Amino acid sequence: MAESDRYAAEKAHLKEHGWARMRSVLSKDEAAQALEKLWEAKAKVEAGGEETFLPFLDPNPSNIRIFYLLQLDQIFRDLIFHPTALEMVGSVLGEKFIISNFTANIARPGSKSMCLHSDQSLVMPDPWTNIWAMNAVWCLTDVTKENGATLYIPGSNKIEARTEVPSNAPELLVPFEAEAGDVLIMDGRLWHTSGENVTKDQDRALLFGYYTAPHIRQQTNWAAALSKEIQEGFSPAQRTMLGLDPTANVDVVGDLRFLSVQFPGLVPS
Ligand SMILES: O=C(O)CCC(=O)C(=O)O
Repeated sequence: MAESDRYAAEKAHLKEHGWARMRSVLSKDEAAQALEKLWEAKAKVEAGGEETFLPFLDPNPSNIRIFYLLQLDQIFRDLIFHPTALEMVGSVLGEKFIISNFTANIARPGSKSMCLHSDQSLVMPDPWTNIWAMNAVWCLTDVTKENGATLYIPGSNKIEARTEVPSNAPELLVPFEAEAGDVLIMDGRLWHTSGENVTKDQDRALLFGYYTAPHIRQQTNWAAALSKEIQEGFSPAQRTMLGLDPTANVDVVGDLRFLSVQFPGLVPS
């Protein structure tokens, strides 16, 4: 099998079902290290006066939300550009996509479900005739139904309008179970919610790398959210994906060549 087809089965599953489970992309040690950095990140943001319980997103403080991961540690900057995530996202969105957001949700015992949504429905109105958004969900702990696995509706990646969301949606939800080190790749049209963590003592920690087609406004303004020092550490290609330069998302799909290069030999009349 050619190197470029190493994920052929997962890509086919993703196209048809709207999700794919990539096993052991991180080793158990790497996942544990990222989890440690995540707890450090929580302490950093709280020390800076930011809340990690967001009442508009979660029913109670057992969910811990950490935004701006790219500002918080190199390990998160490496994950957002991880070749496996980029390859899988690119297999759906094509070569040109941007990074909209990178956040964490730690579901601690007692956490309850947020709203049912598709990630694409949060950033653009229906009809959702194309897939314009993708998530790479990094599992830093084992993820089970009991500890709050993300719940999704099978086949909902084919829903094109809000009126098509089944009225008995809660009865249709099934858990995305996975192991620490796995990555779940989710099509932005798949309807899902966070599960309830009914365990006594298990945390469920997930990171959500959100990528979209370049015409969709990024949820994060990276030029404002990232320090100059961190911005300078990115390669030109990474800066383009973050929309950091004056051309922002224009560079991704636009054609900024001069008229004389676009139409050689022709002059305005
Ligand atoms: O934490 C989860 O299981 C789902 C989170 C989610 O879908 C979101 O934050 O948009």
